[in-house]
Order: sequence, then structure tokens, then C-alpha cells
Amino acid sequence: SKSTLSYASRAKTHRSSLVKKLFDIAEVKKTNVAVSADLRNTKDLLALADAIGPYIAVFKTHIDLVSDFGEATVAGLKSLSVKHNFLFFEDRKFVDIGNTVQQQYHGGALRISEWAHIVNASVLAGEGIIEALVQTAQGSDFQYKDERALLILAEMTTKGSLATGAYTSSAVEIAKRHQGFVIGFVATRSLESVRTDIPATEDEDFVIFTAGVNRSSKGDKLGQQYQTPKSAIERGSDFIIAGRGIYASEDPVASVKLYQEEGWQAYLARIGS
Ligand code: 5BU
Repeated sequence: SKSTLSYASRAKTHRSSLVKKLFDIAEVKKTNVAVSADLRNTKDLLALADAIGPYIAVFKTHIDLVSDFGEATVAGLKSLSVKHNFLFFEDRKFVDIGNTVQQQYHGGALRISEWAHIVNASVLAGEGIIEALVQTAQGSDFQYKDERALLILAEMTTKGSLATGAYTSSAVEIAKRHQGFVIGFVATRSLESVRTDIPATEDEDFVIFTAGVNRSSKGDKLGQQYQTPKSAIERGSDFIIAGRGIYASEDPVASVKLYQEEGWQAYLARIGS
């Protein structure tokens, strides 16, 4: 199982140059934290990115929450990602027909493909949505080839989530057919044990991002369910996504360091070093 290998050794063999970069960042900065920066204006977003940038591998956004989104948002985010060496993950959860998601991803009001290294999509609409996004990312007018990637939403953290069972195994099966642009899943655990008709190839190495991570809370009043950084990594997560546990704490920098430390120690224990 690849999840017992170090990020460094997985970087060496991974087919995706974006994943190589992601694993390199994790190793260099000793962090597997992805902050979920669910803030409402550009100033707050950039201030958070600058403050906690040194301690994270990925800065996850819901860019449609940013009321004054514009050129300054994009330029500011891009320069901070260079300054602090992290990647952007826009948690857009594409879920529509192929023709629509292509336009939501590339161009449009939010210009997601121009700045988001990683995006995600649901397979509720079927495999065609993934094919559509792959087609865009491999198009001849797409300037960011090899610098962009897609995660498939295989599970969700909310109480009563319907993304379970056959849905989750279909998500895994579809991902297996689109390795390259598809780099892995948003899921609560490793999905290696999920049965599909497609056997794993030798170089198969899906990256697991896990949302719903919080060190001190079990959930919220709207059905969110949390696990700790340690639990997520033990269950096979590669990158832990924490939002309110970091940005809404009294001291986000102190807080992110605690998530970094707990996540990294759990990773070291998992790889046996
Ligand atoms: P929180 O503040 O740590 O609860 O924020 C969690 C973030 O992760 C938030 O942006 C959600 O949209 C996102 N999320 C999630 O919580 N659960 C999921 O299953 C998925 C995304 Br997919």
C-alpha cells in the first residue's frame, strides 16, 4: 500500500507532476495541512494566506464566498503561493453536464483554471463530467497543462451523506480510468479497500484529501462531523483539511502549528519512521 510510503518516495514515482510538486511541498515544509479558508473578502483571505502560509501545503478556497473577488484577489493569491510555496484547491464541487462544467472551470466570472491548481467534482452526473474536465485540461488552448489536477468527491462528512456504498465505489472506478488529471479523492479515509472491477495497477497512487478535521470539536449544528488530524491520517488520509478549527480560532497561526504538528507526527508514525 502506497500510504505507508513517504511523500518523498511517492513523489519519485508519481505520474502527475502536480502531485510531485504537492509531495515535495509536504516534505520541504513538513506539513500535510490544507487550510479551508472560508473567508468573505479579499483582504481577510490574503491576510490569512500570508499569516499561515509557512505552515500549510494547500490553501483551499470557496472563491464564490469572496464578495469583492477580482483581479486583486487572483494576483494577491498567486503571489502569496509563490512566497510561501503552497498550492490552491478550489472546492468548487463541479456537478453538472459536461458542457456546463467546462465553462465553469475555464473562464467565467471566477477564472478558476487560471489560479486553482486543484479542483474537485462530484460524479453524481456520471463519468461524462470527468471526461469533460479532462478534455478542457488537455485542450490545445489550455496554458496550465501539467499544473492542474482534479479530485473526485467520493465521500462527504455530513450526517446522512448519500455519497457511500455503490456511489463511492463508482467514484473509485471512474478515477481509475482517468489517472493523470484525476489525482485522487476527497474522502474520509483511504479507499484502497473499496471493491471495484478494475484492479489496481502497479503505479496507482491516489491522493486522499480529508475534510471535516478539527482538533477540539465533534461537529457543528448543521450536520458537519469531525475527526481529529491523527485519526484522519491513521485512516489513510494524505492531506487534512481544517477550516474553522484554524481560521476561526483566536490565534490562527498558533492553531495551524498544532494541526501541522499533529498531522505530521501521525504521518511519521504511519510510514514507520
Ligand atoms: P470546517 O470549518 O473545518 O468545518 O470546514 C470544512 C470545509 O471543508 C468547508 O469548506 C466545506 O465546504 C468542506 N467540506 C466538508 O466539510 N466536507 C466534505 O465532505 C467536503 C468538503 Br467534500
